[in-house]
Amino acid sequence: MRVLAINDISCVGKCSLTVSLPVISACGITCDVLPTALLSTHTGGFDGYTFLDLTSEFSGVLHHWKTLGLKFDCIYSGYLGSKAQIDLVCKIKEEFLTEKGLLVVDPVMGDSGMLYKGFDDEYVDKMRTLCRQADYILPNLTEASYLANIPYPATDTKTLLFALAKLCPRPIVTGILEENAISVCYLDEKGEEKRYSSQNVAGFFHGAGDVFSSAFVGAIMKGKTEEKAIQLATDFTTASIRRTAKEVPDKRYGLNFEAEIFEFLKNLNS
Ligand code: PXL
Repeated sequence: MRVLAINDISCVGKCSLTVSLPVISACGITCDVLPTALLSTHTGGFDGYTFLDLTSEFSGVLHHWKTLGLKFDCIYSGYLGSKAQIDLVCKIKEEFLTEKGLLVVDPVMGDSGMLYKGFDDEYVDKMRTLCRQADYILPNLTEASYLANIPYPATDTKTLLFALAKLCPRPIVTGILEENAISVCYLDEKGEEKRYSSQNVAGFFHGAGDVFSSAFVGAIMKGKTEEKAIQLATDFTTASIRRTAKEVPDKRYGLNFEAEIFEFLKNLNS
């Protein structure tokens, strides 16, 4: 069982590959990586970060993998530095995903109603083309609103899910704030809206989306149903957030997910 995680390496400020690798590996799954960019830190809240686009390495890497006859049971994409990389992920799916393999797209583009630095409407449109190829998409509410072209915050989540389902039949939207709760919403097999909620912790927690998506990929690849994978990933992310709120003074450095990983694995394997 191999998962290919296509995401950036933010050297400091746990997110992207520095989250996906430990979480997916801990699930007992080989996590191969295709780094999209190398940054000194992630782009959220740090000034003066460095950014090296790695697109030019892709063709050589992919050519080498071809000679090895590699195929992946899951391709999981996250932060893609450019529209060209979105096209490349579509190509990688065609050439390297097994017949029954899954493409999971976390359309990392923004948060709190705004696109991250360097992203624009054209990028959003390009991301829609990748979502059309996916088995699951895991946008947060900001990304979901942009993808569905509904003003943020989309409050009618049923309409939002139906709009997203036109791109990908299995949309899972994270970070929906209710009074004291934060929810994930998705569609069940009958096409009805479902929610999984947990108590909200005030504040913004960098890397929470990556913890959720990586745990979801790990759980799905361990054979859990979509619903169970959502529950496991949510509980893990929420526990990590609660701990981080108490223990980590500067939230830019990401979640203390490491301290919650054993509990997550216990639940995953029970
Ligand atoms: O966690 C999302 C993310 C991933 N990668 C980079 C980011 C961000 C969010 O800010 O900047 C480089």
